[in-house]
Amino acid sequence: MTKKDLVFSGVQPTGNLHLGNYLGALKNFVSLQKKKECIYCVVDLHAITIFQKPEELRNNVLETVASFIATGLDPNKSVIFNQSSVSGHSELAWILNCVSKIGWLNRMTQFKDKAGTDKEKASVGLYIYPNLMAADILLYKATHVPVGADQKQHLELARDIAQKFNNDFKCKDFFPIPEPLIPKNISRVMSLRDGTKKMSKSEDSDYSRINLKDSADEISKKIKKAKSDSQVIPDNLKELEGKPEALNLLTIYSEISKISLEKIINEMAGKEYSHLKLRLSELLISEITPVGKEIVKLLEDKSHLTKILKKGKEKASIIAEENLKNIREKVGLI
Ligand code: AQP
Repeated sequence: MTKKDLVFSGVQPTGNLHLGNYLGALKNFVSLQKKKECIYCVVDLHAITIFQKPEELRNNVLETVASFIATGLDPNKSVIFNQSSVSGHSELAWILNCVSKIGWLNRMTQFKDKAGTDKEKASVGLYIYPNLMAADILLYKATHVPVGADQKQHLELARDIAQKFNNDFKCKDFFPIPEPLIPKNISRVMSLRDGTKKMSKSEDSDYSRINLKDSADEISKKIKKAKSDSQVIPDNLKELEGKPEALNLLTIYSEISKISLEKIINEMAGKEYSHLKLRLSELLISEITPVGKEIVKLLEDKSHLTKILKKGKEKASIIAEENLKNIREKVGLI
């Protein structure tokens, strides 16, 4: 990365943040903040693509900001704000709706997953969500986007849209082509109940995920109940093929302990999964519960969180307005 680099990413305020958000995105946000100019956005306009109760949405926005701060984001270093407070996101999204192609959107697997079997009933917003995500990134001319692997396809679409805009309006290099920054070891944390599905806020069973606000007791119970394997831990990675739940637990353990999967397997081969679960619980409790306590503490002073958003909105608006002025000009809007 170079000095001109700008990092942008967003998190939806759709409920409690969980271990997947933490390992797939937030930890990366914090380490990037030390090196780069970063903009982190609570993407409330994305959240409403699926109906949200207004009071819950307001609370979830503040809780997401609290989670950002509790994991180590510093509002004096990173720009932290909510998407709907900078109207340029919606304006650019409309322009990009007119650049993006229906065929591209039809390939998006997240829409298929979230819309379920009755696609006719899904909101139009859910369908064009990836165009809004492209607008979020391109509004700031961001060069790098830290995300979990589940967002890779949307990011590829953002790259295609940036390229097409640059071609259509004959302005080579106007939008940088944003690079995804996806964690190498654990790009997708899977559900504790079904290792073929990603850990998610909107999954019905709370036992499928570790929430950042979970107590030590809840973490222990969830890990104890997590699906693993009836056989003992094997002595090689190949034998974990077809055992996604066991692999998920081992990978989470590896990520938090910073010990390679190979070394863990060498050490634990022949042991029951209950042995891994006990050690994993201990590690998770010591890493996650201080974050949860800090979130609860921060939520006691909502006006402080609102001030962080206001200050972030002011900074983000300056960049957004300047870029939008140039974008309108390129498109021919007076
Ligand atoms: N399971 C995951 N593993 C790794 N990374 C993940 N992320 C989400 N789940 C995992 C990453 O967290 C960031 C914020 O995601 P989001 O909340 O904006 O949206 P999402 O990906 O749709 O997350 P959820 O939990 O599944 O939310 P709902 O249920 O509301 O849709 C992103 O960088 C994402 O990659």
